[in-house]
Amino acid sequence: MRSRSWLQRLGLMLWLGWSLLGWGIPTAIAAPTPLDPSRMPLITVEVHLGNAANELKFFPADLKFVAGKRYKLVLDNPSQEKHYFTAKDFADNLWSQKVEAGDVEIKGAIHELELKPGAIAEWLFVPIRTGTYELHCTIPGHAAAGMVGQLAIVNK
Ligand SMILES: [Cu+2]
Repeated sequence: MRSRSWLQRLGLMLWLGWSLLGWGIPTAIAAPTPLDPSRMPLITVEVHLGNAANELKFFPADLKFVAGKRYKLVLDNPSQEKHYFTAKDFADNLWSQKVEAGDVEIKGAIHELELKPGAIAEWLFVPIRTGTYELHCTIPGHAAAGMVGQLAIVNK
């Protein structure tokens, strides 16, 4: 009896794999790649724009993010007036996945968010380039009164 060629053996193995073990090329192609940043674990950070006593501050005002990690920055406004979270240089040095607010999801680059009293927004991003970037509220008088902060992107 003639032994099977390696090609026949391979063919039989693949046939057995596909038919009995449930292998499939489509499954292999659809498998998530570890490099997809939108699938990385999320680190949640909260920042309040003002407070119930209407102090003109960010709470906290100084934040540190590690480059390459994925963050969910939860912004809320517990005060009675509207505020801005304006961080243009910070935004230029990260990859912005999306902002979610209410029933709306905004994808792509974001530099500034306005939050009306009681509003909440979630910003998902991955910091890229290290540095210390300034944060302020653009409502006239608020930055001068202390509504400023620092957003640092660090290596570790
Ligand atoms: Cu403000």
